[in-house]
Amino acid sequence: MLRGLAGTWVVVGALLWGCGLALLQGGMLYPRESRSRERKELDGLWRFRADFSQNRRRGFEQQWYRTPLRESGPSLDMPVPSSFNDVGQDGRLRSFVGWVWYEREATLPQRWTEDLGTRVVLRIGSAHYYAIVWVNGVHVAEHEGGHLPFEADISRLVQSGPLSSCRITIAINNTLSPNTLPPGTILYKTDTSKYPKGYFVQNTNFDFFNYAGLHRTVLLYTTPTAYIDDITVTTDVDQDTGLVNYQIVVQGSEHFQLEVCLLDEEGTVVAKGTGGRGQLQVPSAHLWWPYLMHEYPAYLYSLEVKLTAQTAAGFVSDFYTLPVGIRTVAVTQSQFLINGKPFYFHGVNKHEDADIRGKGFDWPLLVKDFNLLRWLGANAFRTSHYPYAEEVMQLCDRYGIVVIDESPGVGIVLAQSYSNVSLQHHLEVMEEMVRRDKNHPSVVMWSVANEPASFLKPAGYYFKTLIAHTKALDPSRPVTFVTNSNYEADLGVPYVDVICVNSYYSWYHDYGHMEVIQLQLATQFESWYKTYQKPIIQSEYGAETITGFHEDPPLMFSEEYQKGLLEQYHVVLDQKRKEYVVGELIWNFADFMTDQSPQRPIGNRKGIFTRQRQPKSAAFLLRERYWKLANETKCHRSAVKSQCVGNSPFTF
Ligand code: BDP
Repeated sequence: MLRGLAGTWVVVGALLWGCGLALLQGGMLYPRESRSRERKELDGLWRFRADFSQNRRRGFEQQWYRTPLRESGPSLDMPVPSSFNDVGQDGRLRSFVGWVWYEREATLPQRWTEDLGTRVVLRIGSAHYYAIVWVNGVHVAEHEGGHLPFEADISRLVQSGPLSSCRITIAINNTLSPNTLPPGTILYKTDTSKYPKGYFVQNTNFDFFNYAGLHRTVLLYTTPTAYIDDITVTTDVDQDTGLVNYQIVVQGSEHFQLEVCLLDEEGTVVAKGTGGRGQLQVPSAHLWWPYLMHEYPAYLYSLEVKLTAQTAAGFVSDFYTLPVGIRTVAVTQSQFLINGKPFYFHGVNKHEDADIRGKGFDWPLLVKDFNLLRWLGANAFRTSHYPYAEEVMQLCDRYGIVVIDESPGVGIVLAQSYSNVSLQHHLEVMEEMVRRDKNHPSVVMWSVANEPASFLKPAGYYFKTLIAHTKALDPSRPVTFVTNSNYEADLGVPYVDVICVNSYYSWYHDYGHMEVIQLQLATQFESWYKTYQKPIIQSEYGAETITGFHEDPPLMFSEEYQKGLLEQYHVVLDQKRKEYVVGELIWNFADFMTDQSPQRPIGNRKGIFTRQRQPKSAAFLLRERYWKLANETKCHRSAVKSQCVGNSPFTF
């Protein structure tokens, strides 16, 4: 971390980029169509079988990947993308732990199988949790971790003979262990007077349902055999000139030329460059501003990259276009700055969660959620508690919704989960996450974990290493983790740039006593700030509320109680945001599914919207507040010279 003259955490240039990516091979650019690239989505119905055998290994013993699944036993229709848990009528499938098998045939265009200058890639957006992939019975990929994409180059397989289709088999295991992210444990119940032989349950230390399956798009895409493998962009601003630093990785040829071209939203070329790295200068740049902070938020340029490469078969070209937002991020002792202006996060925590599809990606739901966010006047969210689909991040870029991008490091509470094995995996997950999301202007901070037991002895080394590694991967963004530990005991917070604190006063403590919130919250903020002099975000607060329950005077679980609790928090937030509090994120945007427990009446009900996205009373309260906050912090449009203005109302 560098600190500038005024104690400002400054953005360092692109030159450090790439140094930290020690373990990962290759890039993970979002598969976009272009003049040289095609894509074929494999969404729809797949064949599916859960392996209910005692050891869950029958599929491997009988090699279900060798022949079509229908030949080795009965199968179900399973939609992709979707979690498998809630689509059926079989309660055993809902709570299934172990291996499930997906399969589908893909018909391939003739050119893909005959043109040896074409590279065919299979890409899986998310398979929760551990996945093994075969194509025509041949093992092509394995991946650990349920929230990030992985790929396999299957060109050789599909181009090895006369072939018009290929059979894709994916085995997925949702079992969590102390070394997975998130961690979990399998508990064997051996008392045969109470449980049948071999009985076990999956225990987790996080509060959302462990949905599993193929949660995001599975697709095939092509590139030429010499191709643009990765692009890294960082941006800076000098006076009113936007600086776009780029670095491009090419695979498949050592003799190539690169041309880059930056276009504005009207399609006019504003800067050009050549070579694998460089800096483009954009005079009078339109900056990428957050929603409601500026009259024209979320300005996106397009970086067109053209590769011309020499291969054994002659010259080939590859084209890739990356959206680019020019903006800066910095942190001082008491402020979070975007484009040099104080930014106050007023937003939500979310989940990927919905009826029936579970964590399955769904466009209508996504668009509805963004419409609700904009209606609410929310300018930010945290991807609690795992990286969301890439399409979500793209919409954040387009609408100016600022993101704290969180890893699946949730529920790290066991000593075993601080082992070297766990740490090593966590470092790799951060590499995958930064590799995937590094170019999104909406992402302004990485969160490496949520509510770990950061008071345990090994937590100091663990978070020091994890945060240092994340900063080495991406020196352009601050790093945090979200704590609920005591400020005196927390061993990880010394390493964060911004302190993110969760607290549930008058909910999990002193329940029913809203009168203590103000005192307790003020003490919380003052203790953290006095100890660390770093900006603070109230990263969670909220109350369980069953829509339609009304009690006045307010009682817990009623809509009135949720509103009342929020109002008490807001009194203190309004005082402290004048000093060093830089944000407030409600828990939660919408009700969501959890494991069954006596405290969870069909899921967690702390949403300000129901799971079906209907508003509770608190949503109207927050809407009023967020629009008021937005009006206090908006800036005029005139590129970087813009100044924040006062309270004058303006609409978007
Ligand atoms: C917080 C967790 C969040 C839970 C929330 C709650 O970060 O995942 O859902 O509590 O209990 O501690 O509602």
